[in-house]
Amino acid sequence: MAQALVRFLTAQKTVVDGQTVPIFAGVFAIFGHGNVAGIGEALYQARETLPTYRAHNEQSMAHAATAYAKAMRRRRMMACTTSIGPGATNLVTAAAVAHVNRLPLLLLPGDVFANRRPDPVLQQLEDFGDGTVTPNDAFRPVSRYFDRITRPEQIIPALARAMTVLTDPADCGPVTLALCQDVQAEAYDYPASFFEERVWTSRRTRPDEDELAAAVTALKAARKPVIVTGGGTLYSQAEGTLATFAAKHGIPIGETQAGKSAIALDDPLGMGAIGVTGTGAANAVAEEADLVLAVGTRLQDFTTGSWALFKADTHRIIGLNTQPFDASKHRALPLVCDAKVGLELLSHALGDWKAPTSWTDKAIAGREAWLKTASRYTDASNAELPSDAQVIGAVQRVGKPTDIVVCAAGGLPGELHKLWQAGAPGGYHMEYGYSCMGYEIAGGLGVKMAEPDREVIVMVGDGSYLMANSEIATSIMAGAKLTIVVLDNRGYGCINRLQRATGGESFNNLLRDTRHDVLPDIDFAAHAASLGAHAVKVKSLAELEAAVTAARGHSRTSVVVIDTDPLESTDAGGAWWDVAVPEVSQRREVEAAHAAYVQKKTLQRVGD
Ligand SMILES: Cc1ncc(C[n+]2csc(CCOP(=O)(O)OP(=O)(O)O)c2C)c(N)n1
Ligand SMILES: [Mg+2]
Repeated sequence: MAQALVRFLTAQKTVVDGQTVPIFAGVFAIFGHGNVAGIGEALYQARETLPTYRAHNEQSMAHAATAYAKAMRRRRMMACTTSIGPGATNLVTAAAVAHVNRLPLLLLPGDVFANRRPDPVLQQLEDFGDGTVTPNDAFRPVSRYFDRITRPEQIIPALARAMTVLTDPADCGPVTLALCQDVQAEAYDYPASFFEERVWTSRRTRPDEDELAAAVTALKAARKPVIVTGGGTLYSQAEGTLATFAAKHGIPIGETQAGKSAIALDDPLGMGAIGVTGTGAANAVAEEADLVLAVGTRLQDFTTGSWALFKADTHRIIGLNTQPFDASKHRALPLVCDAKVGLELLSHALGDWKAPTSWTDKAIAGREAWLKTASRYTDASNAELPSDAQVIGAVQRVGKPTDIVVCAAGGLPGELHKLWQAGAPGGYHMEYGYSCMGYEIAGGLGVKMAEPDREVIVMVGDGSYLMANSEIATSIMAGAKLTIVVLDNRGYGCINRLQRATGGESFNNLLRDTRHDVLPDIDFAAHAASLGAHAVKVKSLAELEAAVTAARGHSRTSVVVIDTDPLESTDAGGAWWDVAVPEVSQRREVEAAHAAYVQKKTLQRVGD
């Protein structure tokens, strides 16, 4: 069965830039008794056509696979195989990352013996009341399709369903096929048709005529329209279409975390980031907007300012999305279709219609003002400890338009969303659907595998670095060179700031505020060097610029460490974020924060 499964995977193809290529670029694998003899032996036989990569941590390898699919704009993907038990459940968090971000990821964890003869096998949990439950059931809520293979012929329908989900723009997400150990090794007389080459290309769904007509009517009535662009625009490769659409109809654009990099830096209608971590320019137009054209976005709370950002009473949303669930959020007028197709048809139907010039001009002026404001934060200063924004400024000053910045959690996502100037589509890779600490380095590895000719710069906090760093070694093994900038503010800086903002005492976030005998003084450069990286600690922004420039010339992964200020963040721009504050507390600061919180909550558009 495992041999048949691997052979099936190698027969699945797609078309990228006119070339037919395998849709599975490879398999990340960590073997154990649950997969080494079955899938492991099959992968060995296929090692020339379907490369196997050994990683150091199952969660990290699945992050790398997810990042690969994202960087490939969902056109190609990878599979991950693990043993049963801990190897398998180590994947669950990574499955959730792919699930939230709607990214294709094929997970092949081992599972217990279907024949149950050796029960309980090593690492088998035993449910006292249910003989069918294994820890792999934990994949169910984080998989778009889950199946447990208890007979060899079950992979025939299961893999067909898996491919449908992995390649469907609306349903796309992780697929988990839990492979019972004994079944992996069983023989079955599979039909030859099962192994025939199949080419999967992304479906471009066309809109329903009535939905399109309703969207056109709504747009034509708008006086203050704004576009919110999300990851769906990039997955549809619609960034050029979107820019043309916006220019023709005079509509400013705000970018979500997943959507950032779609709009060129010099586009006068590009307002930059929108929402909680948004620019002053984008949020100003959002607040006034009477119509929001939401393209390929899930409208998560960071985008909508916890649903308090859009303040105009008359506002209306058009949900242009391949997924009806997303298209209908917040009473939106759904326009269920592919982003590129939808924008083209909308534009055609709108004809010469343009938003009022006064609105467009106001947005353009707001953008100019924001760029001046932002540079105040990213310019170098003589402060003893630089802020995250100043580090971003330094990395940007020595950057190239083709660089790709990778990040996921901590204070950096907010700062990068507001301040990073992405030079080309795909140049901003932020995992902010699950914002999973530890994604950064592993994600960088996946991005580099997808884009070997572009410089991949991972920006990561000390906390995320400590949570998952072992794929530094894998990146060196794989020749997937990364530049990793570690911002060491000695703790969970952004959560400490959030704690303070919600009235809390600094507690259990920065290392100095934790219960400890000895305050750790972690030498990140020495650690990275021990994994095989070129590593250096820098003492100033000037040294940082020099080190990042030097890293460009290195053939193996470089880690550049810089101490930063944990208390500073960019206070310009931004919008309110709903984080629940206790109604009752012995701390006066919490009571005050709660009173302010109650005020803010009145701005939320409940049910709207
Ligand atoms: C796996 C995981 N655990 C916990 C969190 C909650 N969290 C978000 S940011 C953060 C601190 C990150 O610290 P660091 O990487 O040093 O970045 P900093 O906040 O200092 O900028 C925590 C604990 C998370 N996002 N992911
Ligand atoms: Mg930190």
